[in-house]
Amino acid sequence: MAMAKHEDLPVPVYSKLDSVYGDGSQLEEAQLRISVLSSKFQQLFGHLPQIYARAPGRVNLIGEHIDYEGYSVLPMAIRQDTIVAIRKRDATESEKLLTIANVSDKYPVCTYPVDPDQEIDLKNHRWGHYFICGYKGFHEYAKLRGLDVSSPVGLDVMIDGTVPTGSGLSSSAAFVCSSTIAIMATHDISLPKKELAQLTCECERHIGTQSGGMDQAISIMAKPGFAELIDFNPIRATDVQLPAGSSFVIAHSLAESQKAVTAATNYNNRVVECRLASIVLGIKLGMEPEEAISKVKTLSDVEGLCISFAGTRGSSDPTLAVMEYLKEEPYTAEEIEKITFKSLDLIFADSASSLDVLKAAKHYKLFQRACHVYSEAMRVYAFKDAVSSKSNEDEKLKKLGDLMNDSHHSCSVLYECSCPELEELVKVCKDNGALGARLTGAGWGGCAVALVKESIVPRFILNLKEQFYDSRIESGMISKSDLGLYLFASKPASGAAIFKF
Ligand code: NG1
Repeated sequence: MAMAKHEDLPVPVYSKLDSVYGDGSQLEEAQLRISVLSSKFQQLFGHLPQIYARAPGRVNLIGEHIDYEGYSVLPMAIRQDTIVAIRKRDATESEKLLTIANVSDKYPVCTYPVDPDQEIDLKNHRWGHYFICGYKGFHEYAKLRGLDVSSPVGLDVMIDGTVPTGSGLSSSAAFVCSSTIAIMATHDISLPKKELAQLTCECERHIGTQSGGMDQAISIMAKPGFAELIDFNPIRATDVQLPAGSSFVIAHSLAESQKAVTAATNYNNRVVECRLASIVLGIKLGMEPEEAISKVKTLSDVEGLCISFAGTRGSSDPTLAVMEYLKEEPYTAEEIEKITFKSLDLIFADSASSLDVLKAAKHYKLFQRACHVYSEAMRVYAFKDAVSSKSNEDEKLKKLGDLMNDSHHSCSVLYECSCPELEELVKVCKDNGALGARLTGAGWGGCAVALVKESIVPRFILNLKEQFYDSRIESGMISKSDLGLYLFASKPASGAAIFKF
């Protein structure tokens, strides 16, 4: 009998923590977290939770800002995760509310009505909104699929997260995925991982970012010991065994990246610029403007046309079409509208978050964004090929490091999603022997990831401490005892799971 593929299986349900956390210090830490969660839960709600769901954060090794353009990416899960403890209220309990608490006092209790059609108040950002993303998304899915979900009763929820927030390590996806899985488990509904990855990606868009699906896909489909090449449309994960003797060190720039709050000028702005670049390329390469506007959503949609053009020059590199047909100077809205014969407001009329981008934007850098996306997409495959190549370890590591450096350069110069703190940190990493170093995640703050030979990791970490963190500890930005939260070596960890004890 053929074995079911990993992505066709549901999220595993375990009765013991060691299935996820192993048997070392991580297990001890997890035991402590669960015991604090359950006692705080009981204190607040008067009952114990019925179910716990956990989902990890991730570090993206290569393939930045291309998932929403339909291109494959190469992340791995990290050990830091979010655990959601949940209890469905009894139908007889009079108060119907979603009450979302956190083990940390930093996050005040949030309450929401049980109505799944409620609007999330995006102008007033609250941490509990991420739970509501999962709640709304699940109910929309259930309605669409005609699933039998009993009428909403209240939910008691308590969260414990260890993924640093605003760090480019997907604390938001860990929160949304664990919440969605927990909510589904209270309804005894489970889905194949690939469907759940798609669903949770749509859930997270309720927060107002036009995310691609990388973070949710890796959080749900990760396997310990492997990075994953994630393909989209349809979502698929292929195991990537990283070279022995290598280690990935994650280092926080200490600049917080507030993705949801800055969406209109940063993240969603780039999504809009990529869409405009692809429409203009489509038209320049022979499509009717109306057809391009209605059919072309991403740069991958016009890649075929770009490659055909490159073929006329004896190449298969889509960036040749970008160089030929897009200009390097930023475009004004009027310049683009002369090509599209339609106003930008009408092109994006069905997307409120894109209209917010148009309001905030002065101009659009189509050439630079398209060059980044096409070249980064190629680097992901080059990285995957280098990992599985027959060359010796040193050559392999050098190649991987070079690709990471090129990726950073492209993010910084063409995509403009770096910041001064990340630039300084990446330089410090390289100066101290990293084979490659780059910003990871959305950028504009958050973390860098460095490829380092395993043998030099302790020295490397010490040097980063001295050259980047000590001055920041002295100025009170972080405390010395917290350094381990901001600077650590990471191995590929396991994906989402449910615990029923
Ligand atoms: P982070 O780093 O978690 O904000 C974001 C997107 C990804 C991807 C990267 C850039 C979300 C939830 N995640 O990641 O899908 O586009 O930026 O590569 O929006």
